[in-house]
Amino acid sequence: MQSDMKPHENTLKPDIGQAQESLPTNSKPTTNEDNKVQKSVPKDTLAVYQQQDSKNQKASTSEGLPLNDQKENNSKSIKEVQITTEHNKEFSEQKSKKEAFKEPIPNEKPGKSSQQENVVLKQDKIQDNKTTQKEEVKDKPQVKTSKSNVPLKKKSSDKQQSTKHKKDDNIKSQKLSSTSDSKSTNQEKKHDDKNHKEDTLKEMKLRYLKNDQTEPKDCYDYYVQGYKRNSIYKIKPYGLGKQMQVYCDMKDGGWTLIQKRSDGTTKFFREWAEYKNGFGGLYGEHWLGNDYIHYLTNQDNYKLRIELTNWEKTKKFAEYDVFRIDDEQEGYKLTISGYTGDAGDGMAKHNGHKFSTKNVDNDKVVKEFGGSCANRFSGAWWYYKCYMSNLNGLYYRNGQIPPKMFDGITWKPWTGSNYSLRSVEMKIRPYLAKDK
Ligand SMILES: [Ca+2]
Repeated sequence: MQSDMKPHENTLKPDIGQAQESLPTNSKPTTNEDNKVQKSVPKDTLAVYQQQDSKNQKASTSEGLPLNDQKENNSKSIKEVQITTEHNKEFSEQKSKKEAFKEPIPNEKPGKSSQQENVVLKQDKIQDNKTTQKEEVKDKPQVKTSKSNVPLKKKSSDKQQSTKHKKDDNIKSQKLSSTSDSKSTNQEKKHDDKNHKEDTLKEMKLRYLKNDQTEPKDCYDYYVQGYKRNSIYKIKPYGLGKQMQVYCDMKDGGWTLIQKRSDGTTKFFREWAEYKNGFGGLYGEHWLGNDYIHYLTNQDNYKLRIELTNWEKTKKFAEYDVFRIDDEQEGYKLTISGYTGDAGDGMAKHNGHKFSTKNVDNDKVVKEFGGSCANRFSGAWWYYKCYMSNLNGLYYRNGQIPPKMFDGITWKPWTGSNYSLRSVEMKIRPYLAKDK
């Protein structure tokens, strides 16, 4: 077995190096963190294997699995995953009949009653509780036509940024000459922070612009107009050219939900087309759809907030100042940076990578994991080889993932790859958004 392991390690290591080099420089340097994570994760996951093969114990990788797991799992991984997936069907496919709402997340017929449409959009359970939903939806917002209410920062800000930078440079040099003024140093700090943020924004080129659109383009547009109730709203992303429906988290300041895991009633191990168009019910578990996420995140500079809850109901979060995905032709390539939070950065290593599903392989593994992270880890994500997070993985009650599978809803920096989270929400709002 050892002789099998060594060449495997040798072939794997250069690939890791390449993957790391390919990460854009605006992502946080991950090597040190990853090392920590690699060390910390196998502490749990490797404990078992150390007894089995003590010489493989340092064989942890930057992927979801320690190397000795790869060795054991490569050949049979897909079969195992499929078996596990079968088990998971107990959660997800009991109601698969009811998942007839594969199609209707975007709302293409604005003339229809919003209540009716919202009910159609509902997921499994909620179809049984139409009255409850109607109550939630009944305060359906009226779209204001006043352009001034729509916060559109971008157009003017691009031009302003260059002049601001010049001004700030002047201010800095002036203030550096008068160091006795403590106020000015504070202001300098503020200017530096501001410059940093503006530099971040500067790199973003919006692909879709407002033109003459007056309809809200996201939940935050409703929020600034005074809509404070969590519910489903109709929005019209600039590039999409038609209305769609989204769940808006208004209590926390106008966030547009793009993903939710909460009870395992919706299957997430799905194919490319389903991730493209979205699935699930907007009130419950769902993936909004990569096309829609693309249009949303290319019409403004968006932040991403990921909220995670474990089975002890401890909540942690990870927030990113920059979040955007390219279009389908580019494989929904991810741009993400600017982490803050207490959950640890589970996304930085995914920056710059394309989306992969069980039937579309854009990851960086060739032989390892059967060549497909999505199949090996039963998810769909911006895999490299393979993950620091796997938030579309299988839903495991009580967080317990079968031995060596590592295919749950995982966030390695917090809970490692052998623990599946209880609930997840991914939501976006403009970078310059403010709470009221
Ligand atoms: Ca591959």
